[in-house]
Amino acid sequence: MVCEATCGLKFEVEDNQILSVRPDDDDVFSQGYVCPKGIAIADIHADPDRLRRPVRRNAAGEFEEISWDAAFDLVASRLSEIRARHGRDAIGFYWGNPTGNNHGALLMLSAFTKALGTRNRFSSGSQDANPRIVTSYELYGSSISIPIPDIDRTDYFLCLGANPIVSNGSVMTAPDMRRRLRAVRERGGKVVVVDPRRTETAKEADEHVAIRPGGDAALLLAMVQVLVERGRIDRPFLESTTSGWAEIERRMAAFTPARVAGMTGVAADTIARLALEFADARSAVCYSRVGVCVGPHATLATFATDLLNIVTGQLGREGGPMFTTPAFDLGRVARMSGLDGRDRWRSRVRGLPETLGDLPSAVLADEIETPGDGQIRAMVTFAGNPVLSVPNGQRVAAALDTLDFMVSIDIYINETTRHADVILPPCWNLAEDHIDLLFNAVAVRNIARWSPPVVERGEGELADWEILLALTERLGGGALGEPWLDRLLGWLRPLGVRWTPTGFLNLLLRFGPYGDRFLPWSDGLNLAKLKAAPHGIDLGALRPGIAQRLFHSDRRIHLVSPCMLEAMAGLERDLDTKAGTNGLVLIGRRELRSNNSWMHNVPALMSGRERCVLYVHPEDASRYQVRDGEMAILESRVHRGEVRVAVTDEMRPGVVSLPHGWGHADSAPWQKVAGGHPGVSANDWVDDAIVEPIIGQSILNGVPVQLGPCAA
Ligand SMILES: Nc1nc2c(c(=O)[nH]1)N[C@H]1C(S)=C(S)[C@@H](COP(=O)(O)OP(=O)(O)OC[C@H]3O[C@@H](n4cnc5c(=O)[nH]c(N)nc54)[C@H](O)[C@@H]3O)O[C@H]1N2
Ligand SMILES: Nc1nc2c(c(=O)[nH]1)N[C@H]1C(S)=C(S)[C@@H](COP(=O)(O)OP(=O)(O)OC[C@H]3O[C@@H](n4cnc5c(=O)[nH]c(N)nc54)[C@H](O)[C@@H]3O)O[C@H]1N2
Ligand SMILES: [Mo]
Repeated sequence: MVCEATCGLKFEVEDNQILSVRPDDDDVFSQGYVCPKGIAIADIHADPDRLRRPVRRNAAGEFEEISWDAAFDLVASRLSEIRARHGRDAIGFYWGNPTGNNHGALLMLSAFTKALGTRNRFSSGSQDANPRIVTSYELYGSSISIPIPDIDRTDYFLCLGANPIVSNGSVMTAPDMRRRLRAVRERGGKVVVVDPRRTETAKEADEHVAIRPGGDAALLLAMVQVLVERGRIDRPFLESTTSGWAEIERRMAAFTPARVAGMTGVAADTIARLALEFADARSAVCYSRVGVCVGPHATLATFATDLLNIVTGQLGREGGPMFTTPAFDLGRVARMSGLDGRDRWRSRVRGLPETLGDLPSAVLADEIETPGDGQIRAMVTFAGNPVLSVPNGQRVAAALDTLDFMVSIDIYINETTRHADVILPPCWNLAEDHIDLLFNAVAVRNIARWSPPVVERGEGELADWEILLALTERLGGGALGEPWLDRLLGWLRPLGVRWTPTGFLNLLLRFGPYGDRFLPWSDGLNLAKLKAAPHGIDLGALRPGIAQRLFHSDRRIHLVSPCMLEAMAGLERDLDTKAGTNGLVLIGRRELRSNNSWMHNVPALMSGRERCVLYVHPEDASRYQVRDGEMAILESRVHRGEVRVAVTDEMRPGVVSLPHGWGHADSAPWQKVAGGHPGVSANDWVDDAIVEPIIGQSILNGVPVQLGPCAA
């Protein structure tokens, strides 16, 4: 409910109060594993600073409670008025990461967006997995065809730009990654971690490759080049399942290990050895995540991840990258709802392409600030904190203050929502039933679970999806986002027929790969059976094969797409011009007791030493005259500010690391614990003017910075 790992929890509840939270030892997937974030879930629920009633900002700038009706009326009338006067695109919408944990909200997104009618929709995707999504769309013809490491059977795990021991794995739902990684080694396999920092995961690995930030695309393409040159590629697999290999093969010649050594900071013979090891392994999987997805060549690097898996014939094989067969077929929903696709329109300012309906967040402030037709004058935020999570956060905060109206659907008053005129709080996860729609679709096993609400709702409280539905209806839309279907639903209402997300998912389940298809004699799945299995249902290991996940009309993997070829040419130019620059660059970091920006108000997660500190290698510390434990000045093109330094040889020299999601000073009046440990926001230093070329992804890692001592 708060995390991709989806660990099973056991609650002890009395009089609607949660007495304890423990890991569920009988959970079919997590088997008793849980991390501190999971246990903290009850503290979030009980947090006195969490909003329970809608609030409205009064003339004095203070938030005061109002009734739900008054809140909905106010929001609907202000949004309608602004839309009538300035057009549909005058309303901007940003939805954030916790939406992924919430099946009701996920299913309402499309209908709500249709009711707003805006193309100015943004999300955390351009700070997260959009390169993964677009790579899948181009290669396999569906954004939701995502290869997942078969971590429990692989003999070789090559992990780039991810720290799953801390993050618990991302786009790879897998509780207890430490155990799973150890198991790879115990059965004689090898784990290699490619990361500018010697991370917690790197320390568990057989080998750590301290790459220069932004070097991953070059590294992976060079590995492919080595395999081409040594005749180690799986030609029968390429011939039977792909198109365009000849073109790619020709292009690989440019990426020799010697040529990419400068940009990657990895010696040519290491690159060649890694390539051959990968090809020699009985099974192998290359996996890349956030560190790669928010770099300068993010989409090409993600493409190169899959390319390595494809040319070695590992895709779809046991122990390789495989496709999950989820009980709830999310890909089908995406295709049915017309969501799947990219670059169908572009941002008004800077012309950046949409991905799955969302524009890149790097252009959000521009769209609010730049006058003209289509300028954003009102914002809706849903479960997002863009002020702390998108590039140049301080500019975003200032832009929000210029809006005519803003509404946030959120559980806290924080750095973003404090700018809103109205905040609508949901009853939150523990008072709703729960299905892991998204994360079970990218899990390392096929799993299905339904969880009941843990506590009863407070009086008048609404779930996220009910808030979205109420607004959708007031804006003239309906739950299904399709006028004729919604009319039909309206006619059925007197008969007691009502759309609910869980009811909808029951249909998806029953017609899904394991469903009973409403046949009374079938032993297939339906919601009742899921409800009867409180520890979840294990539907087995990932299934070999790729055919069911290819959606191009010729049912082949399309290795060639114009955007990837262009990006390769761009990378080649960078190889010669940007290799070997000596300046300092900033990258990000996650920590176990933190979850992006919003779990810092839980005392149990905040104890101990200060964590929002800049990791600096000892050589850099002496070079830039900064000292362990002391404040220093960090400066980028868009921001200059103080940070506390922690000197550590975990860092690659020339690279400094700061976690994101901090910077709570402005929230202190409403979040007492977080406000007491504010830290600084890494994204204040991130430049919103530069984006990754294919999809406009934010470049959060590899930000050029200067470091120096604070003036005495
Ligand atoms: N520099 C840097 N920046 C990054 C990253 C990085 O690695 N480095 N990572 C990026 C990534 S991967 C992500 S996903 C983004 C996250 O970016 P966002 O999604 O914008 O931000 P979060 O910090 O996840 O904030 C979630 C918000 O949702 C609220 N919330 C929590 N639960 C619920 C709920 O159930 N319902 C509702 N309505 N609200 C809820 C919280 O109070 C909070 O305001 O950050 C990105 N930013
Ligand atoms: N405890 C905790 N768990 C979380 C979260 C959290 O905030 N806290 N956030 C959740 C979210 S929203 C997500 S999306 C996932 C993300 O989960 P992961 O993808 O595992 O992300 P990170 O832990 O940020 O790891 C990214 C790694 O990339 C490295 N890196 C930076 N630049 C580069 C580069 O150019 N190349 C390479 N190869 N590496 C680079 C960083 O040093 C870092 O170790 O985690 C989720 N889980
Ligand atoms: Mo994320």
